[in-house]
Amino acid sequence: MTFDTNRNLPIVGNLINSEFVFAIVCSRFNDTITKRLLEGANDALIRHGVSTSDIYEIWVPGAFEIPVVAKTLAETGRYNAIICLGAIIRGSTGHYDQVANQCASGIQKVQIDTAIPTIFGVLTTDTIEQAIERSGTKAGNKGYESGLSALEMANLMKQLDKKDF
Ligand code: INI
Repeated sequence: MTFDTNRNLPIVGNLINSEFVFAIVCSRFNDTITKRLLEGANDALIRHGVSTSDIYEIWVPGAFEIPVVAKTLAETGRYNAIICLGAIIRGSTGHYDQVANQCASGIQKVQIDTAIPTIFGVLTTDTIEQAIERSGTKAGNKGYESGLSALEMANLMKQLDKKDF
């Protein structure tokens, strides 16, 4: 076993591209919002040096369908991180809770089962106004944040891969 002199240093993923490949799974439901999230995610990756040819974009009907596609992509082993984008907006029925819970737990299961970072860039809001605020207006862009999280996690996993724990 090698002795690691840096053992006590914190291990942090930086925001530097390193020939990483990303997939973005984007939901068509509420696409006025999700298109803005997608723009944000692409903007974050491209401005940090990721080539457009290394970003794969896949559309699904709604947020409920995101986990199965994310899992299929993760299992190929071709992607350093998968970014999941959607907008679940509360209506007058219990549908919202079902879709939001299944989507969130499905995405978490994908990343735990596959060890491929699978980023939760899905808005869950009570109103359309709250979704607009979080997709490029006064509360930022959750898609952009998701792009940064994907890059950080890709870097972190690469470091963990090299470490002798
Ligand atoms: N899908 C969403 O992405 N957002 C929503 O707000 C939403 N609501 O409210 O119904 C929604 N429903 C569709 C769902 O994701 C599935 O596509 C559908 O149930 C078919 O499986």
